[in-house]
Amino acid sequence: MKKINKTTSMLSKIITSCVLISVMFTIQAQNLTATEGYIRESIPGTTVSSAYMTLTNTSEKSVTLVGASSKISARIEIHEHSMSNGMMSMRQVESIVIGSKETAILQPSGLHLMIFDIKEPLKHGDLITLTLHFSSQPNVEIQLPVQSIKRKQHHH
Ligand SMILES: [Cu+2]
Repeated sequence: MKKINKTTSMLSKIITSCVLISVMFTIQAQNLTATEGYIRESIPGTTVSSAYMTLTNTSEKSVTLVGASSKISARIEIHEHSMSNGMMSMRQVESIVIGSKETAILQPSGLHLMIFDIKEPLKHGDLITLTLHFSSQPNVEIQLPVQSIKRKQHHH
């Protein structure tokens, strides 16, 4: 009897963790989905990082991302990498407009959320809550896993 109980509880644990994982990587709110999100592990001795994700607007109206916030940092900006005169440079952008049924991809060497003045080092495996701010709809809270820079070869 005891053995059966143990198996059942293990099974329910597995099911629960599967549900949790799918919630972590996909959020659906106000006709917006965020998938494939992650935050780059911070490099020892530095206090900056960046967050990446794919945002899809499934609604009939465009949405405008105007910023983000998190308790890990008091300053998060929307940034964009671009090539100019053969040099990669980075600039702050005011907002990202995502048209109806369109997708915005935040990825290394492209758009990203730049996180400044990180209070504590971000370690691979941590789960960070970010709040996305939009001009025309309520905030959307997402959870992003921290990923090692060794897996994502990207220096920002
Ligand atoms: Cu940046």
